[in-house]
Amino acid sequence: MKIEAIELHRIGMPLVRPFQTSFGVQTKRDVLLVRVLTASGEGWGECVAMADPVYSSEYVAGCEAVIRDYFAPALLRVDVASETVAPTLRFALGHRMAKAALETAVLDAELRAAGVSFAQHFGAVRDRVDCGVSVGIAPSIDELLDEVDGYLDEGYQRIKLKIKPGWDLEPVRAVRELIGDTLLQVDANTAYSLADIDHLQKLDEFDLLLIEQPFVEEDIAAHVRLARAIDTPVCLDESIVSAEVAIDAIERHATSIVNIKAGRMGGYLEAVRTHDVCAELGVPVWCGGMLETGVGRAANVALAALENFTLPGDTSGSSRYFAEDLTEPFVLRDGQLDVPTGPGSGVSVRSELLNDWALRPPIVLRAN
Ligand code: OSB
Ligand code: MG
Repeated sequence: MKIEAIELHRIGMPLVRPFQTSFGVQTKRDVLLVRVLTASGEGWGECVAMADPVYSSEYVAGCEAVIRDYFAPALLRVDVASETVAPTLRFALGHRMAKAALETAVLDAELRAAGVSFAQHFGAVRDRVDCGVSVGIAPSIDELLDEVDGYLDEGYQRIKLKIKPGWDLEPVRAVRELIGDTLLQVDANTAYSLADIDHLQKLDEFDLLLIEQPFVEEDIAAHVRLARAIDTPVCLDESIVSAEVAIDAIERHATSIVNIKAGRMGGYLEAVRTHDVCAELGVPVWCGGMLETGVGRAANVALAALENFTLPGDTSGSSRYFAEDLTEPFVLRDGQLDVPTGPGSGVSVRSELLNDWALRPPIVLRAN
């Protein structure tokens, strides 16, 4: 397949409520969307990088620059297929979220032309997925409980609380009391250090599904030490940048459950491989999220329909994030989302919104 043009769209979308984590507060998404144009049609990919390099080293303006200066020229020079995008871009280190957006757009174009859905292509085994919700650090315990209560009313099957030093045992205790035996887990986004192991051990009394990424991404050894010290399963997010790293972390007993995010690992093909190796090693996985629009959500929901995604994902309905989504909205029904069935991602970008929400005119890159 020859790519005729790569368009880079940048849009601003306010979040329905501020989302606070240990790495800061977000009130809006600054989204980079990649559109590839080919003779057989178009394809879309969403870049999940945040506006600032605070979750990982990538950030949206950096992704835009590396695509413009390195990745688009390389892809526009050759014939591509979804499986050749990663090898073609391997000359540049890292920048996995930027690479993932491009690979997803190529895959979407390919599958739309072939009439095959992401779910079919990935090997999905279900047509609906169980949904959880990720709840930010709140201004007070009362406000946290109000927010969690609202999500329970909407039918979410699992609550994930963002924690950090100073906001952990108390909110977790209060939420556990409120929600009874509903599934509960916590995410620290690297906010703790080895000195906190005794403190984190106190989370054991709350019967959590898991604790996600307490320590910095490079420090697998620290997670091994924590996993030995507590009963709550340790789950890595930021650390897992490839299937190989997942195998290593599992074999070292640093993680007994894995959060899969395609953007973090360079694309859905690597995400499916990671799902497969985790299944072989008997380790369950769940689908993480990066506050995606409908474009990224569609692909995540398809991924979450694979067999070894046995825990509810951070695949929430569109209304948890945005007053209006960029695509047809994802609506929760009985705590689940339908897996899209149309060709490619199965959703369409509402082009009038792309225009209304644009932060700058689209950048159009062509072979020269
Ligand atoms: O660590 O899982 C995370 C959002 C942005 C960056 C990192 C994370 C998150 C979330 C929200 O927890 C998940 C979602 O609902 O998309
Ligand atoms: Mg996380």
